[in-house]
Order: sequence, then C-alpha cells, then structure tokens
Amino acid sequence: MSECLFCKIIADDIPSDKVYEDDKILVFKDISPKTPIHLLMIPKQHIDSLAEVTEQDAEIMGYMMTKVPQVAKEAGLEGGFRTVINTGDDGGQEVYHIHIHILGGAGRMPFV
Ligand code: DGP
Repeated sequence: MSECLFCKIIADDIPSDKVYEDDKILVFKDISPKTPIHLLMIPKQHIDSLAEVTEQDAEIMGYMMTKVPQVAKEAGLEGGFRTVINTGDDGGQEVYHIHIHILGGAGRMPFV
C-alpha cells in the first residue's frame, strides 16, 4: 500500500471531509484550515509536487485548473478565492502529493 497520506485519503484508508470527487480528482477540507473555507484539490494519480510535473501531466494539471472555479463557487466563494501550491521544502510543502489549496471566506485577503 502507498505510504502517501493523500493516496490513503483517496483510497478511503484515512477519512476526510470530501466536497467534490470524480474519476480524476478529489477535493476535501483541510484538517487545519487557515481561512473559513480551506479546501485541498488533489489528483488521484500520484505526483509528488509541482517541481516533478512534466508534459505528461499537462492534461490532469489543466483539468484541475478548470475545476477550481467550479469547486470554489459551490463552496460559496462567490467573491473570490486564493489558490496556493506549496512546492518543496523551501516552498513549505508538507505533504508530497501535489495539491492546490483553495482559500477564502474571510473577505479580502492581504497579498501574502
Ligand atoms: P502543504 O504544506 O502545502 O503540503 O499543505 C498540506 C496541508 O494538508 C496542510 O494545510 C494540512 C493538510 N493536511 C495534512 N494532513 C491532513 C489530513 O490527514 N487530512 C486533511 N484533511 N488535511 C491534512
């Protein structure tokens, strides 16, 4: 079995609060939300990080970007949202299964 935390969430070996799922991606609530709404979008295929993405991943990466606004709208983020992809140790990445943070729900956010 994969040792990857998010692969275990995909496999339902670890419970999560899912808000969207299809055959390619899963979106669930962050366990430690930084904003009132804080979601994580992950591909079901394992990719370590943005630094590992290749042209072969163009389809799934593009697919995720098209799903972000749909998921954000369904989560109630009508006024806008922030997306973040932490990459590598210096980028603050803790879980090495690529994920897009979708953050919002607290009004206008500061730049950083
Ligand atoms: P990052 O630092 O970009 O790798 O963010 C990892 C995020 O994953 C962090 O905001 C907390 C979240 N997280 C870690 N473990 C779990 C978990 O078991 N369940 C959920 N729902 N989120 C988790």
